[in-house]
Amino acid sequence: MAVFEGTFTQTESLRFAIVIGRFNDLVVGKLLEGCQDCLKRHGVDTNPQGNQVDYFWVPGSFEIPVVARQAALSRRYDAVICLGAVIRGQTPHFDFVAGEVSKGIAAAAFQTGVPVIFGVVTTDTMQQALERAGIKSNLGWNYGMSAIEMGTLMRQVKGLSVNSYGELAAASAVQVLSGETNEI
Ligand code: INI
Repeated sequence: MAVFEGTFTQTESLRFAIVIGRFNDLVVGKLLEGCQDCLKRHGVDTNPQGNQVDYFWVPGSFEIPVVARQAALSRRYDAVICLGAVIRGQTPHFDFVAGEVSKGIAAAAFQTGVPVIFGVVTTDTMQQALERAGIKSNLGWNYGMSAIEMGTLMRQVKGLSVNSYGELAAASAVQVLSGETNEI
């Protein structure tokens, strides 16, 4: 039998969509910076004019799932990264938005088979959100790592087949990762 896990190398052929909710822009802008920094330092070209990362801006977190799902359906991306910030404040709006975005992102991944990274911070206060977006650490970096890990893992998982002895074979995944083919 075998062990499959994502890698953080050979990222040159990976493609990502980043879906970003503008609401709480101060926080979300920092999450995006952290995420881009992570991708760049792992060899991904994050330039919007390049061919590895596309950016989709939506008004708020509530709108993220519909775009994330459509991006995943396009089959253009190894992973879709969703970035947003839902801050409780004094309003019950928080619960509706936070509930829908988490359910929607999970559904987008499950329905399409494409990893959709849940990069939406949900906090009670702006202070807590800022702490997670760079004051203490920047979770955007972690979301970038998750996307690379899942993207490289899924290439292996999609390449799996069962040979005549009933054994799993990952030959095509190896070919894809080594850049020999884009076919999965
Ligand atoms: N959107 C967020 O991303 N974060 C929030 O904290 C938030 N709050 O609290 O209202 C929020 N609301 C906007 C929502 O996502 C939609 O854009 C809006 O309701 C229009 O559909």
